[in-house]
Amino acid sequence: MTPVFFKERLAALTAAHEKLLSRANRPSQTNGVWTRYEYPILTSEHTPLFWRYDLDPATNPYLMERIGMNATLNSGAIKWKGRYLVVVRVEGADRKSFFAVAESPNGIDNFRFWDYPITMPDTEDPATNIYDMRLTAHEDGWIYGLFCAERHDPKAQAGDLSSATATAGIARTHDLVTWERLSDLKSPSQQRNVVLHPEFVDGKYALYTRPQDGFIDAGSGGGIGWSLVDDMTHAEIRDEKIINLRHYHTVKEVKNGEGPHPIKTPQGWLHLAHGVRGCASGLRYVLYMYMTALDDPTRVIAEPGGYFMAPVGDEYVGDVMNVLFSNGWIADPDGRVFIYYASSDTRMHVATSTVDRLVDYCLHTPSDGLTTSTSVETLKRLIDKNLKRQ
Ligand code: M1P
Repeated sequence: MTPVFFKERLAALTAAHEKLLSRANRPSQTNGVWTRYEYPILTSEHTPLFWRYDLDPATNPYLMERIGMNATLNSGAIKWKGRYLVVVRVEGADRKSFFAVAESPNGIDNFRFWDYPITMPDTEDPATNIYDMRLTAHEDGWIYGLFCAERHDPKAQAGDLSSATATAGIARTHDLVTWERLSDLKSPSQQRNVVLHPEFVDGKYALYTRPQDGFIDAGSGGGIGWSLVDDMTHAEIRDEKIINLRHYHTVKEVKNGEGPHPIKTPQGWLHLAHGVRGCASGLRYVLYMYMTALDDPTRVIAEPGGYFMAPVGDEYVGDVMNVLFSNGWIADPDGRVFIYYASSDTRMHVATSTVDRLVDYCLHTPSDGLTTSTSVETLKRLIDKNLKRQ
């Protein structure tokens, strides 16, 4: 017979979990471009109880948590059969990340994980850790997931248990349940934040890349790159050009990386990316946007100065402080855009906007003049314009 203690604790856990999962999310803050929401959409507490607890009183009489979940972060996103799906990077207490799908009926709350995490097949050289999937429903008919595959650096000195390598892992699926793992991207440099463009370009697959000198250091990488690939089953970077450069004393001075794949609009491709700068408290990750030409996704036609979104309030705090990161957004046919972002490598949020607002933001926000003088001149022009109206 199930002990009373066990029954009562399970009932309390189940009630609290259900209350969290069914909590309504309300708009909390807007700057006219984006609207933030009151609550994170996913935290480690949203993971199913049956992932974390052995629910058998015979083997877990104290109903203790057996498998801890540490964080739910950097999630790919896709609209699937009318539901809003995120492929979440779930990080266990053991520091291993894995992918799991959570779905919502409206994109802003009531996210629930599917029962099982994704079983991602390994390559012949198994990775230690995989994370940050970008989803692309490609015009070839497959849904691709590109992600970082991390391994201990085979060239690390004896005793160095920290040096690692970053490679782009590639998999594809038709149902988000069964995944076919393809060869990792062959590249002359390490790669993270590799994203598949949704359309063929010149008859080839097109990748946004982020060449980097080391596991953390983008170094001579220059910025967000672009490379055309013949075959996604054996993808190889032969030519790579940098399309979105880093600059001194900007929000992307240290490194940057493409977020989700760009959204096609009549005015051009809308891109969301992250930019990183260094400061006394470490690295600061913010989100920024840019647009490229419809007929040439490598040609930047607009880039607002500064950040699009930066951490606010509780978003500053978490496992890796001062970080916003996004690798998933969904554009609905009615023009609404759901931007899924993680704060401080700990939890997932949503912000909403519209394609029209984002295009307006990109085309009409002053670009970064790269010096204080130009910033002041830009500001004065707006002040003049506004004061003349009074
Ligand atoms: O910790 C912040 C982020 O650091 C890395 O970003 P980047 O690839 O730009 O170096 C990634 O590990 C990312 O997952 C993480 O959120």
